[in-house]
This record gives sequence, C-alpha cells and structure tokens, in this order.
Amino acid sequence: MASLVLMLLSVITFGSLVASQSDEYTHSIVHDFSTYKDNVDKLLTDDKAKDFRNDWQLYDYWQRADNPTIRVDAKYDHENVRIKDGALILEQKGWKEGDDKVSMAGIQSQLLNIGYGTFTTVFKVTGDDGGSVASFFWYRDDRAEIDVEIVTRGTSLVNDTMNWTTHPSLDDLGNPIFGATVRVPLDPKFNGTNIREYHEYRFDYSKDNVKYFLDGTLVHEDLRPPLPGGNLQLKLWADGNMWWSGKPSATTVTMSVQNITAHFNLTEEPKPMAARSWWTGYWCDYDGLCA
Ligand SMILES: *[C@@H]1O[C@H](CO)[C@@H](O)[C@H](O)[C@H]1NC(C)=O
Ligand SMILES: *[C@@H]1O[C@H](CO)[C@@H](O)[C@H](O)[C@H]1NC(C)=O
Ligand SMILES: *[C@@H]1O[C@H](CO)[C@@H](O)[C@H](O)[C@H]1NC(C)=O
Ligand SMILES: *[C@@H]1O[C@H](CO)[C@@H](O)[C@H](O)[C@H]1NC(C)=O
Ligand SMILES: CC(=O)N[C@H]1CO[C@H](CO)[C@@H](O)[C@@H]1O
Repeated sequence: MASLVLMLLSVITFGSLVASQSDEYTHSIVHDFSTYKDNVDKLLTDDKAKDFRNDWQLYDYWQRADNPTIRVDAKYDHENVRIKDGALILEQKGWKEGDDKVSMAGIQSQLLNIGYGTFTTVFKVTGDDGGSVASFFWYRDDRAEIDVEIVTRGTSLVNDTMNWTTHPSLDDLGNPIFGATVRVPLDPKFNGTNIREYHEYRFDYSKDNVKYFLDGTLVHEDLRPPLPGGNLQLKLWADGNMWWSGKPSATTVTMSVQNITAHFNLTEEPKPMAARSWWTGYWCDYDGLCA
C-alpha cells in the first residue's frame, strides 16, 4: 500500500522560534481496524485479510529458552492473531508452571528496509494477571531498535512500566547508556497511563533523532537515531525472565489494536549493516567493514 504523503511538521524550538519543516515520505502502511466490518479468525487464509497480508506477516515460531533457569520456552502462534469487533487482536495465552510453552503473538511488516518516518498505533492491553510485554517497534538488529514496550504488573523487576528505548541501550561493558530509555510507571499513584484504555503511541524517526509520543505529547527524545533499514513489529510476548516480562500471565492477555499508521521512506542499502560500534562513530557491516 504505497502512497505519496506530504507531511507538514511544525517544529517549535526553544526561544519560541517557530520553524516549519516539510518532509515527504514515499511509502505508507495504514490500517484502521475499526473500519473492518467483518471478524477474521483465519488471517493467514481468509480473502478478507488480503490487504492485511499484503503489509504484514504473522509470526509462527518457537523461541526456545536458551537458559531454562532464567527463561521459559515460548512460541509465537499465528492463531493468536485475528480481527475482532473493529480491532486487531493479539493474544498471549494463560500460562502455568509446567506448561511446555507460553503461547504468544506477533506481526511484522513485509517490508524490511523501512527508513526514516513517522509511526503511530492506537492500542489497549487487557486481561493480564502476571507478566506480558505489549510492544510496538522498529527493528533492524539487536543494536538498532526503536521500542515502545509496556510491561504489565507481575514479577518482573520492571513490571508495571512503559519503556521508551532506543537501542543500543547498553554499552560494550553492559552498562546502561544514559538517555537510551525513559521508563514510566503505569501505577495511577504516579500518574501512570491506564493501559486498559486506548492510547496513541508514536515515534518519529529522522536522521537527527528519534522522538517518542504518548497521545501526542513528547515523552522521550534520543539524539542517536539508528541506521535506517529495518522492519516494523507489534508483539505481545513473555519470556519468564525477571529482567523482562517476569513470570508469564496466568490468564489470557489481549492487545487490541485499533489502528496502525506509518509513513516512511525506504532505504536502498545493498546489504544490512550492524550497529555494533555506532556510539564510537563507526558503522560496521557484518563482514567487519567499518565506515
Ligand atoms: C523521503 O523521500 C523523498 C523522495 O525521495 C524525499 O524528497 C524526502 O526528503 C525523503 N525524506 C526523508 C526524511 O528522508
Ligand atoms: C514491580 O513493580 C513495583 C512498582 O514499581 C515494584 O515496587 C516491585 O518491586 C516490582 N516487583 C519486582 C519483583 O521487582
Ligand atoms: C499528570 O499527567 C497529566 C497529563 O500528562 C499532566 O498534565 C499532569 O500535570 C500530571 N500530574 C502530575 C501530578 O504529575
Ligand atoms: C485511530 O482510530 C481512532 C478511532 O477510529 C481515530 O480517532 C484516530 O485518529 C486513529 N489514529 C490514527 C493514527 O489513525
Ligand atoms: C521489557 C523491557 O525491559 N523493555 C525495555 C526496558 O528498558 C530497557 C533499557 O533499560 C530495554 O533494554 C528493554 O528493552
């Protein structure tokens, strides 16, 4: 679904100097699920979901625990994704000790070379009793990511928070990079966001920065934009890891997505580069060639 979109961005700088910047993006992925009249249970095969499949693939793979003392086996299942009552539904099934896996859901853009742009989604998270991570993100590789992640209440060290993160978020020694993450508690005591209601999550990605917005309000800005050329994903997942989801929810968690609106340019790089050493100022590709 490609269209030429003219984005007019008003940039207000300090000193109330008002500048106007006009950006043009060549590609779009736009789905307003509230306009889907029909429920679609079989997104993979149903004709009514052709437009959807044109833009998205459904995850269906095992994510085996590399370290069973820390993590649980997990599986993305395409059957956990459907369209129902005007929303795209992603489900993480209820889990208990002894289960062979936690069953979860994810979609990924067909396009793998998404570059600068503006990326918006509106969703809510319901039904959790324990750990789950509802996420909307752009992914190039583990060191080049733009993440919006909600960790539900549970046993995770970062439970009940909203994380806005640009990767790399850790340096070579594993220490957090200052300013890579903004983490906000969801608890109403701390003026947290009610994830049971629909909210708009957005990030704007340019050659100069990444800006993150909650319901149109700037919540985080990172001046280290990753190298462009990645895909867009929405995922609802758990891994049992106390540093991440914590113990998976005992009940079925639902991420209901009302719409996804992305306008962006594509990159034409002949081959992906790793972001390995980018904070030193060098980009290196997978053959170790650095620019
Ligand atoms: C996107 O591509 C269009 C057409 O090539 C170009 O005019 C525009 O400057 C690009 N925008 C960004 C942010 O790179
Ligand atoms: C879960 O989050 C709360 C609120 O931030 C925190 O007090 C608690 O310690 C966290 N739980 C764990 C197991 O870290
Ligand atoms: C709570 O959040 C609202 C909206 O973001 C903000 O206007 C208000 O000042 C905040 N209140 C407190 C006590 O932080
Ligand atoms: C998402 O859907 C809601 C309700 O239909 C609408 O108000 C909102 O403008 C939409 N947002 C985007 C980014 O499309
Ligand atoms: C689930 C989770 O922990 N998400 C992010 C929270 O913030 C850290 C950085 O401090 C990120 O690395 C995680 O991806």
